[in-house]
Amino acid sequence: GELVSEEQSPPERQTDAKEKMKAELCQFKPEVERLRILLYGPAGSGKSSFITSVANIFKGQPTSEALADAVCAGTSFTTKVRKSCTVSGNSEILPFVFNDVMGLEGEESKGVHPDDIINILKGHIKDNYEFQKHPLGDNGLYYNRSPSLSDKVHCLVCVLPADQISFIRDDVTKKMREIRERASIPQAVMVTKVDYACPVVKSDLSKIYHSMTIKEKECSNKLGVTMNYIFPVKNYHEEKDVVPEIDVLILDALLKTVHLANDFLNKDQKSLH
Ligand SMILES: Nc1nc2c(ncn2[C@@H]2O[C@H](COP(=O)(O)OP(=O)(O)OP(=O)(O)O)[C@@H](O)[C@H]2O)c(=O)[nH]1
Ligand SMILES: [Mg+2]
Repeated sequence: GELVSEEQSPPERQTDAKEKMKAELCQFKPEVERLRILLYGPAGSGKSSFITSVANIFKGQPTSEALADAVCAGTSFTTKVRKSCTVSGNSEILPFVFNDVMGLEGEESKGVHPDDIINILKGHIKDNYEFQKHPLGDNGLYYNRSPSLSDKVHCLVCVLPADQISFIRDDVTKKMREIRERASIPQAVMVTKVDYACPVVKSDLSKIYHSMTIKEKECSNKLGVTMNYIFPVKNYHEEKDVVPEIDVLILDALLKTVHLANDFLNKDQKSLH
């Protein structure tokens, strides 16, 4: 990664960085009302947990229950539907929205079909659509014939668990490659569960960027991803309290993803006019 830091930052520095990134995200004004980010990847890789973690970060103080009205899924396994999850900050809805889907292998090695993912990217599949054995055709209740710019996905994010990258099933790897190749929008990778991958990182999250160079190689072998957009994260999982180091990793990844999505829209819009 670009952020090679092996020193442990003092807690105040983490908290400062966190508040700065939170503020930047809250104030960000994208080309569309909300940038749409689709998370896909193997089952159990931490897609829903990532969304929940982001919502946790913006929930603010414990007094404000209504602040985060937006977590669409808990940490339980996502069922076969496509869902939009908006995240709220202190007073406003944040300028991004996630699409959450079930894992690629799903039940009995069926899972989400790459055609369905591509249709979601183009804005053709509505919320709460339940994935079937066969991909959705171009009609029916859940097919959006004329998607607006905000129905479309602006950044595609592959979520891979650090401890499992080498063990991803071939059928899932094949699907991931197909999706990557067919998508014509910016793409990033979140490498989750970094705490499982390495005991040093588990005890000190600031060591992550060092350990990540190895993981990045594994990722790019699997997917053919450019190194700039692979982000290591640790999701909230059993922590009861706020952990600034977790927040900083997630916010850094999110901020870069949001910029990536918006830069693409900027260029896309300009070429249309
Ligand atoms: N230790 C650790 N556990 C995690 C992390 N992220 C997710 N988990 C755990 O991994 C399990 C699966 O996480 P989910 O968020 O449900 O994964 P998913 O990708 O949404 O799974 P599907 O919806 O089934 O495709 C849960 O038990 C999470 O608590 C992480 O960064 N570290
Ligand atoms: Mg899920």
